[in-house]
Amino acid sequence: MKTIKAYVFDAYGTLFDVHSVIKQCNKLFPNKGDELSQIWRNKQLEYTWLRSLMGRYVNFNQVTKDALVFACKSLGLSLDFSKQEILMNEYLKLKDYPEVKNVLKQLKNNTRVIFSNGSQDILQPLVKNSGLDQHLDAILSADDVKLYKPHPASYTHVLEKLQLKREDILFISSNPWDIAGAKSFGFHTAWVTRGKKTMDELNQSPDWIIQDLRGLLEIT
Ligand code: LAC
Repeated sequence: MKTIKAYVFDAYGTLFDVHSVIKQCNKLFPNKGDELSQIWRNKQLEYTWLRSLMGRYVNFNQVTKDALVFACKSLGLSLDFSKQEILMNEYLKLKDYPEVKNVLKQLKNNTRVIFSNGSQDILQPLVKNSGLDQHLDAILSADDVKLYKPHPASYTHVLEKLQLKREDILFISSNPWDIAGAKSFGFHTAWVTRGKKTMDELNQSPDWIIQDLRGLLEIT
């Protein structure tokens, strides 16, 4: 890993648990939290891909709101403005996974950045609220290029911002499609499985497969 000049982390699902919204979802819609959170996340990702393909970009805050509206409608849940605000606010305080802070601290002699589809209006408060801002050198967003990952133009933005080459980057994500996009682009890739997912069939295999971020410390 001596050739790696920067560790570039996906945010949602990799550093932060998107399903930490379940508690609040259950408060507002008893016993519907798990299902609501799953549909909400899946639709959020789907809308990023569709909007890139359609050439109809809106930022991740809006996509997340639209996905929440869809998820509630699909479950027959009535989402008034105040419930929508309560749940959208949860996205500003998602839980970071237990090992994240400590691993980022141990990587302090390296460049450590986030590269996320998240827009800065929701990423900045999330990273600050978690305290991870103390252990990161930059927060980069696909919103700057108005094209979501896994579009190559989004990963190109990382190279331009960091003034590095593809082979200098180790990209870390729990999202198989994101790993496939980053690998296809030419980054080194570490897929953080967090014990649950199957790699997508996109003809792109991760360079490393780790259970959680502690696995990064074993990569030499
Ligand atoms: C991110 C979402 C897509 O880019 O996981 O952080």
